[in-house]
Amino acid sequence: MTSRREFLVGAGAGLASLGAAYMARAQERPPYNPNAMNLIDKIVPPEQEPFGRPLIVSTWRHGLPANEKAWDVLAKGGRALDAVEQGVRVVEADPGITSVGYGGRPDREGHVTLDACIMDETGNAGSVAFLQDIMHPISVARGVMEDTPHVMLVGEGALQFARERGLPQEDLLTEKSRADWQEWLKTAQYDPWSPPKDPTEGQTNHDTISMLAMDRSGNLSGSCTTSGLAYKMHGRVGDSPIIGASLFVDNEVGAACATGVGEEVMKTLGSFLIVELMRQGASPQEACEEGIRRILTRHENLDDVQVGYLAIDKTGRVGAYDIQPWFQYALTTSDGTTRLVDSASHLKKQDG
Ligand code: SD4
Repeated sequence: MTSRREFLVGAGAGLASLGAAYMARAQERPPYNPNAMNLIDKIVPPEQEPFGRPLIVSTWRHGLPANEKAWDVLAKGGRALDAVEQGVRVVEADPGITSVGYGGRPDREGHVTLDACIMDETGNAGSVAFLQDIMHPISVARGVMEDTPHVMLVGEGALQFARERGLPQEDLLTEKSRADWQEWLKTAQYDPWSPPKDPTEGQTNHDTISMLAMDRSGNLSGSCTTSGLAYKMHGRVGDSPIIGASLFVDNEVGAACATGVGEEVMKTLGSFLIVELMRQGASPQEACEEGIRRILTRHENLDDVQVGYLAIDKTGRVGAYDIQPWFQYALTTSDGTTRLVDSASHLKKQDG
């Protein structure tokens, strides 16, 4: 007959063999200590299983076609950096998406101004801000990273750099985005922070695309590209070209990215914060929740605040958290399946 002690030892051995690699990795870092981090309340999420690799996550419903494109790169054994660039280019070129690239909503003076950044597995980064008339700011950001000694180019200089690389200059306003802007001009109410409508109630194509990927070799990269907040002040730049705010990648630890009101993400340097929390032992989910809590400490009224974070760690775990109850992200796992996932959120649907 098996004694209780033998049973426990046997069960322990089974668990150990199932999760040996995972446990070994977890033991490399000290346990996450929420008390050391000034949390509003303690986060106790279920321990997540890693998805393995390749792995792709990106923000919102428009992440679905972007992930498919990125998967084409990773399925062939390609590099995460190429995947995150190719993936978001799909959204930049889509005139139906009103918050990124071509067809993006203009600023209040009618200019489409674009922000983007990219970061690779070596910690290299490139970005562009306040770029106009170029369909693919993400590729200009990659050019800045790879072919200049700098990290960021803005405005006229970024445009000049893009033109020198042979990229065509084109009008990014579509008939629809021009008409919407002209409609907005009738009241010209300055309210760029209002969260987008609940996508499950009809509006599905909105918001920045940020993407994170891990390739077959386990290398991480990320990208982010946007036309920013609709009808913003001319010259306003958000979090999307700011390394550490909209995006941060540390190939030893994980990667994080953001969507939503850039001012809030910038003031808390959200993506860098999340990666550093993961370095200290937080899971991607715990780290995203703490990133949001840092923002919430500054606000009593949450009506006008929407920020969503996405993170992956080196073991292939995924975390997502946002303020309003409708952030969704596209997830592509190692079998090539892509699905849309509802993120956990601070406000719940019944809260109104
Ligand atoms: C910004 N983060 O410019 C961007 C806006 C956005 O989803 O649409 N985010 O602040």
